Amino acid sequence: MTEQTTINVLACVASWGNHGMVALPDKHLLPVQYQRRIGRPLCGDKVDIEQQPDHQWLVTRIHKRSTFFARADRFGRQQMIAANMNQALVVIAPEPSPSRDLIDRYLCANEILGIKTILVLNKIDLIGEKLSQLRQQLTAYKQLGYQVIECSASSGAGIDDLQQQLSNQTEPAVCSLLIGQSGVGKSSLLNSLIPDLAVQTNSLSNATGKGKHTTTIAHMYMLADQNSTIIDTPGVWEYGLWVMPPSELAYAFKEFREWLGKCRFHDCQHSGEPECVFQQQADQCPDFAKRWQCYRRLLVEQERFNS
Ligand SMILES: Nc1nc2c(ncn2[C@@H]2O[C@H](COP(=O)(O)OP(=O)(O)OP(=O)(O)O)[C@@H](O)[C@H]2O)c(=O)[nH]1
Ligand SMILES: [Mg+2]
Ligand SMILES: [Zn+2]
Repeated sequence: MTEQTTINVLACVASWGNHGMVALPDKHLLPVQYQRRIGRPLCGDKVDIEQQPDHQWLVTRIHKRSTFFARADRFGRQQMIAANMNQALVVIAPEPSPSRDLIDRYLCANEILGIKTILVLNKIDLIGEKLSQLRQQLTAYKQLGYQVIECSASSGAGIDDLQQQLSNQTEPAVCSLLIGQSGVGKSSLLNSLIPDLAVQTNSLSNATGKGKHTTTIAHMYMLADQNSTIIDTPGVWEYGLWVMPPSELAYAFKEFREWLGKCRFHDCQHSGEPECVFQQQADQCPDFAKRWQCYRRLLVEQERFNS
């Protein structure tokens, strides 16, 4: 009988179909196979692997996830994208410009999943009206306590600031997740952060001004210092939140929390009920009103999934 060696790997760096690639503790990469019984690891998963008699390496255990990032599939079910990140960098840019809803949706998801969010405004070299508007919008998010970093993968401006957020000077190592619309420059930022990497990037479509879905699977990369890692993900055109109870959705908006339970009806969903405190808040504060509108649009979307 062959003696089997189990290796506890650093992380799964990419995962597709029934196989993937893992990084060993010495950072070397190794192709691995999955077995149906164990399931398919996510990018970022810690796994155990064992060498088979045919010399292939098989994933034999997926360790418990500390966090995961997800989106809705087309039925409104939660679909996990990557695991074990400490923070998510939501990348936005003047081209393609985000809707307010998109930013709010990402922030909601991360609040619910317990992932710290940093808003990264890329392409600040594209000076113009759109950039000014975005900066204006972002002041509201800064007031809510979200950190905003401005940078340009093209000019290199702000890349040092970004780099500083990606690694701890002390243990434990940080894992960051890049998310955002297709074409905002996630992979370009990665190329700026890790010289010699040469991840594929692509121009925006001339016809639509949107990105071309250049990155197709989540992929983890090692940063040069401190064992920290970063996961690049495929960009989206729209980001959908999975179906959740209305109370959970309301809690995902940070500034709503202090008002929860204070409406006339204890089961108030804050969507036009009498004596809802959200109405008073919205009348007094335009930024609250905008986020409340987004919440109400999300409620309607959730009901559509449920019906
Ligand atoms: N002007 C300018 N263009 C940039 C900047 N960063 C990226 N781009 C350009 O934006 C386009 C899209 O960049 P990508 O890095 O492929 O975008 P992505 O977010 O990875 O896109 P997906 O993989 O489809 O999600 C490319 O043409 C880049 O050269 C920037 O800071 N300034
Ligand atoms: Mg990309
Ligand atoms: Zn209410």
